[in-house]
Amino acid sequence: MDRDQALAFLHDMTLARAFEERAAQEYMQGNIAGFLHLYPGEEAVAVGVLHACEASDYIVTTYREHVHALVRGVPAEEVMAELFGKSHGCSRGMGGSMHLFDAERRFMGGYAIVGETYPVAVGIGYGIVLKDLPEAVICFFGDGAVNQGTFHESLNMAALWKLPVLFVCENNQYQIGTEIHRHSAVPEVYKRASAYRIPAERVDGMDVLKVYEATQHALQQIRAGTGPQLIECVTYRFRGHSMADPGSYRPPVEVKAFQQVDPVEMALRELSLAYPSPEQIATAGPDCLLRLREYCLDQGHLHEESIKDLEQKVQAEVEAAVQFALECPEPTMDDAWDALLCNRNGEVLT
Ligand SMILES: Cc1ncc(C[n+]2csc(CCOP(=O)(O)OP(=O)(O)O)c2C)c(N)n1
Ligand SMILES: [Mg+2]
Repeated sequence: MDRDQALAFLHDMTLARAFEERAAQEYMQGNIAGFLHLYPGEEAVAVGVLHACEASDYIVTTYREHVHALVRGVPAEEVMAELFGKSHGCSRGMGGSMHLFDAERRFMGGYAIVGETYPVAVGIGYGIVLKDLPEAVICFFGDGAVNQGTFHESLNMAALWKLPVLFVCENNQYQIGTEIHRHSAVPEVYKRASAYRIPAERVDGMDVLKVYEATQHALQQIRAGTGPQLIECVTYRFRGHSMADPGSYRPPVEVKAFQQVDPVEMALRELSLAYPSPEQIATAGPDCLLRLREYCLDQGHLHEESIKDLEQKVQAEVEAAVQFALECPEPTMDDAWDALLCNRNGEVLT
């Protein structure tokens, strides 16, 4: 991982955390209605996977998808405006938190139905094969979605037709309040892929670099025409299932344990070790590397100024997104009719 890449990961993960925490506040203020499923704790998955993709790949994801949209390049203003249900949102304010969409960036949604992403991804994958293009589809799903019939139907077809689909399980170990070992006879999701002879790997989903490398490897195989792959990223959400859920079914010690391996903190620590500031080097003294490492580990952060700069930049971006969303108009009934008629005529809204 070179410095530019590390900083890009760190930027996206910091933005993701700040965006989601701000969305929670806006929900409490009544500016966001309906369901709101947040992503803190899971950032390394979306960032690691999506940084390994090409712009020509398609993304299909669940209702916990604000961060995926941001990493894919949908402007924070448009994502926040969509959460607010405003007309300049990426789905014109008619989708809301669970239905973000951006055809230009091949971000094919945001789906609220558990297990809905697989058949959509398989359909897109089939289209790619028919056109013989070097593209792939990334299909995200939760651990709670692997007992849906669509999982098995879709994996079967994807394997049979050698479709270019990367199935990515975001295993945060809970389906709302039910732990994976209570809802799944086979809690190791990656093992299920072997039923369809799909190569699969389990990775530490709290480590952005490991997720990135596993995705790169899987996509190389897919682009070589060998058919689908599956990656299970073991991760953890710090908040409840949605804003309506205080998450009190989880032992506090479990939440604390995962917060100690917070992916954002880990990314900061890695950068701090690899790229120390001149001040850090100076204070480390002649004993150099070992002392410096100890120092950086104790502090657990990059040099102060660059962290502050990054945080300020990201906060300003989120603040601008909220202001944009507040000032945006609501969609009108005419907008809804346009969308409906356009779909009936098979046109695409631009
Ligand atoms: C077909 C269907 N059944 C039930 C629900 C209600 N529901 C919404 S989210 C969810 C839990 C899904 O858990 P998981 O797939 O692990 O994703 P996570 O929320 O943990 O990211 C359920 C059961 C739904 N949306 N769709
Ligand atoms: Mg889950």
